[in-house]
Amino acid sequence: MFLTILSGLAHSADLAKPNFVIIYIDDLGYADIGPFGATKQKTPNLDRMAREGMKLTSFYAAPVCSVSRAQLLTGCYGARISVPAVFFPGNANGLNPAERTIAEHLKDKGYATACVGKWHLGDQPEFLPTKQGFDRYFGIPYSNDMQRKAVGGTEKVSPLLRDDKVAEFLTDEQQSRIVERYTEEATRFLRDSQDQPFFLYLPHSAVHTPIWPGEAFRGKSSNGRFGDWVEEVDWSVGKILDTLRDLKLDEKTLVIFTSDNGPWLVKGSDGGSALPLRGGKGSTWEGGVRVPTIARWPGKIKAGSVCDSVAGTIDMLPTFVELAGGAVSSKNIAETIIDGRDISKLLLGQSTQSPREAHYYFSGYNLQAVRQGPWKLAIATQPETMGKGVESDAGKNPRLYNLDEEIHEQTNLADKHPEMVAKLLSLAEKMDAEIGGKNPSSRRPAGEVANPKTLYPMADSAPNGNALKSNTATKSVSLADLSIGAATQSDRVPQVGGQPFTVSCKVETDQRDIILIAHGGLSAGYALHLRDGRVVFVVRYGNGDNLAEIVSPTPILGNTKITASLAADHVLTLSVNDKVVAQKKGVAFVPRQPAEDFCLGHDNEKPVAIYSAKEPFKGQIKELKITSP
Ligand SMILES: [Ca+2]
Ligand SMILES: [Ca+2]
Repeated sequence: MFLTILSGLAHSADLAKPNFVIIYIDDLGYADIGPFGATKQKTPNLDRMAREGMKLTSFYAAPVCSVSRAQLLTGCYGARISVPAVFFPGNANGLNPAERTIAEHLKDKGYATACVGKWHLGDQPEFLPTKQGFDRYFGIPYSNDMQRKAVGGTEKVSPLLRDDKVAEFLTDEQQSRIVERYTEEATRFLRDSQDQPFFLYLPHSAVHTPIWPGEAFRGKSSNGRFGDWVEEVDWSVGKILDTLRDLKLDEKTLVIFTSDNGPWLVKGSDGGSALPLRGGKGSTWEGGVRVPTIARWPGKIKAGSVCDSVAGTIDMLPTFVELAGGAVSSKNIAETIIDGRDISKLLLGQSTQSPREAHYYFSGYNLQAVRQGPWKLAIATQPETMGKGVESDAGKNPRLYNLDEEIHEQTNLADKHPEMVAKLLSLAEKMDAEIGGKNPSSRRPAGEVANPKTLYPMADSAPNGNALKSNTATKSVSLADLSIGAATQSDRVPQVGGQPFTVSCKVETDQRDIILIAHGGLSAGYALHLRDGRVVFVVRYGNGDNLAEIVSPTPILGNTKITASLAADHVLTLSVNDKVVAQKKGVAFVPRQPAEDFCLGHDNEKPVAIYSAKEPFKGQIKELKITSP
């Protein structure tokens, strides 16, 4: 009888535990859904969700995918847990298994847990969702543009995982069923778990490029295929809400809809919009990180309400743990520092006061801005968006904006409010010392494995830097034929991955801040650029701060021969007109042939270096050579 009472108690305690659903869209901008102002694509299900729930209008993610996901699942800024940038297939690093995710906290409280969709926190077996508290996983484990050709394959594919095994390979075209398949999987999990508390984490691959709306949605919106895919996402939201209603779980389930970062503006019509916010994906302007967010919990969250208090993905973990009946101050959270706070009072309409002292805007480990109430202080130069330079007003620091008065961040009020500048600066300095920059006092390590492998043997490159022989040899391009502005596929230019190399060219320019050569992205590559007229040679050997650079001591003038090399002992050497002007011991080779294009006079998409360039290169580059000993 005693046992019966105990199990009865456990059951009634379970009844009090709410279910949690997070629908997480990739690269969806602030203005891309109806409740936040979109008109070209129709989002009736999200419109309904907003009518029945709460719009959160100052809700923050992070500038890029992996960082945002790490923040959501751990309640910490990416800088605290060494996730500064995006993970690529075969990276040795991932979210540290020692970090406790929302799923692990909830699993301890008896929740069924599932992750359906894009993981992007490391693709090594040690880092997959099933090692981070999720009972089930189904999805493409990283971005849908990280397709690679398999050895012996004829086209680039994405792996689709079932738990920790590759179940299928998807061609680009087959991505057009990915929203539908995730939705099927997610609704199945809801039905399977209806008798116990559950946590569904549904990070869609949509609406990240390449854009692949399902057949039934193509040509249906007034905003091209991007709008079509948003409409399919809206359909999926409808399916989730319908399933909860059918299971009579509406009033027991908190559903959060949000995005991982702002719109990828350089993608043109394949990217969304953050208006009226400034900037997009990859930046710490509001448009890069403030995301369209709706919370729905009938009977608990007031229908049709709006919350403009500062909140964000880092607050989900403490909020969910609190609502699930575990005190956030309990030992297993308190012994590890987290940055998020319980925002259940905001959601339940019991307060309009953000429980956080401030919000911090990191780009990697670089703390670029801090917000308290309506005031945002920018303390570092902020590029507008990934792949774009810096506007003329964004170079002077610090800059103070009042977001209530001017959401588009144009007017620098620093001179008018020195006391506010001082206050926010002291907050920023404190946080920067804790987890920013190169010598933080309180940063925890990322997960790392010794011998990383890709999930399947890839034809294009191997993670250890050894290029594998492809069955279909690609035609190499003649470097002399490339013109300024060219972008050439990486496998058509000489190999630089895992080996020494030398780049040389003759440059003629009067411009002082421009990109000469850029080959690679956020985790591998190299670049030559001018900063104040000085030549900068950069080697990128990993995410975040993992780059080495050397700079010529004086600006170049007129027609100049530049030679940059990375030697077998990782020493970087820069010569101007055949005279060595800078030399330094680096750390590593470029880990593999970069996946990103080789670009002349610019850098498309993911920047390999930190440029001061603000305008396109208009000069000449001649006699370009890339050689390996
Ligand atoms: Ca993203
Ligand atoms: Ca863990």
